[in-house]
Amino acid sequence: MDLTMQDSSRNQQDSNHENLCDDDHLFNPNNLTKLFKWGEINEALQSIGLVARPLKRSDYNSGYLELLSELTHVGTVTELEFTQRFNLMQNINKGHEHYVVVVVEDTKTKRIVGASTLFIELKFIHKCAIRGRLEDVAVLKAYRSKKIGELVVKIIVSLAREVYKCYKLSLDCTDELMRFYAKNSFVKGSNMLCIRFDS
Ligand code: 16G
Repeated sequence: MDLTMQDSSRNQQDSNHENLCDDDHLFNPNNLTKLFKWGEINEALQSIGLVARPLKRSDYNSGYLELLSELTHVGTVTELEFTQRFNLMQNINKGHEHYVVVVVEDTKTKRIVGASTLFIELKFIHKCAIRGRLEDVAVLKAYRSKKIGELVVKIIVSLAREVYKCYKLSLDCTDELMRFYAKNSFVKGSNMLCIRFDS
């Protein structure tokens, strides 16, 4: 790496460090508030007693894993394991944000009732473009039918387009959720195939 490249990569890293304005959040909270539709989304959430924010280290005790267990198998994760995984993601995010986990909290109970993740993948194709993946969308059963799912998906779509400048955003889901994602601007693209190593 020549000196100019080292300088520019250091500058990029420094500016990302500055962006990560506190140690508790997984990603920079300002990335949410600067969204074009943040006012509208925030108001809709506030009107039902909710607020959206980045995942925090302390969310082990706010029901984040219990929420994910309504999506799929989570297993036993100790607080230490959760903290170590959080710290690893946060350190990776200091170089370039890859793990953008947004949670929705009930402002009265302080419990997490909804969440979704934007995973950022760096590519060489499309002139070194960035691809986004919408992952781990979940809303607690007791809070469904309040359009929380739509709002968290809207947040991720806006982050992917406006903040992280993704050239596309993709997801995989069950047949039952196809209609929900179609209503939220996703169109069927290429097929998703996988090999499972856990069964
Ligand atoms: C869904 C999720 C995916 C999650 C997977 C877990 C969305 C859009 N998709 O496909 O993010 O990782 O379920 O299922 O939220 P698994 O445990 O079978 O991998």
